[in-house]
Amino acid sequence: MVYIAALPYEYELPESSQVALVVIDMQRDFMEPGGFGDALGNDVARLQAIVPTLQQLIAGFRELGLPIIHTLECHLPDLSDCPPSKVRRGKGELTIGSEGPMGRILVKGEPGNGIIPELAPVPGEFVIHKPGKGAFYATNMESILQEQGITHLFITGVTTEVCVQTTMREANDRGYECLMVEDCTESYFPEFKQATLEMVRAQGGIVGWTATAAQVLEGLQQWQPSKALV
Ligand code: TIU
Repeated sequence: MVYIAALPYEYELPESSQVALVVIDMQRDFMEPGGFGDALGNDVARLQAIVPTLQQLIAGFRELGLPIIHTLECHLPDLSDCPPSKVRRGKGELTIGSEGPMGRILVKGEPGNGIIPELAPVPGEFVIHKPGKGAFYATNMESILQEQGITHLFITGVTTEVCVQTTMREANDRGYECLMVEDCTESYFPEFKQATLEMVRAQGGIVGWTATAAQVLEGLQQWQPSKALV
């Protein structure tokens, strides 16, 4: 058993567990001017701060040969998978499907919908296109986890209180042991990020755990060799 220093208490990683890194929606649509996040009136620049740390965490998982799952929030070009209520929301000038400076907002395959180049998936990694905020709704997320025998999820990405928290709650309800990596997630609202971290780990870890990328990597580096011996 390996113990990762975490809140509200140590996160246990048994030798029999299988882990995955989940990287939520690190897309130009949320990170760059002219995308969906910007269209909703947010300051997108503040999300950039986590990119170097998330790069290090991804590199660590790749070095250890551990699975990585990237998600993208997106819709089909005809928006048939997008509820009208989602299109209407926000009352901004640009909405889902509108032509923006990076192509159509939040539409699959458009330049602005892609993952930022610094965090691009490499062959062999899982990529999930999701129409909702949570990664389980209307996707093959659960079948991937089941096929891979994954039990423990390290959850990262943007934005903390929207797609990251929704995914973590969905995963927690399905029995996965979830840890939110606090310096690899960010929000347009710092107070919402802080509140999310606190609500996840309140009540004895009602939704799971939080820890830093360094704490996660330190734990995984101890865990992987013992796992390789099994
Ligand atoms: N608006 C906002 O904060 N987030 C989203 O719409 N999607 C994700 O969090 N990915």
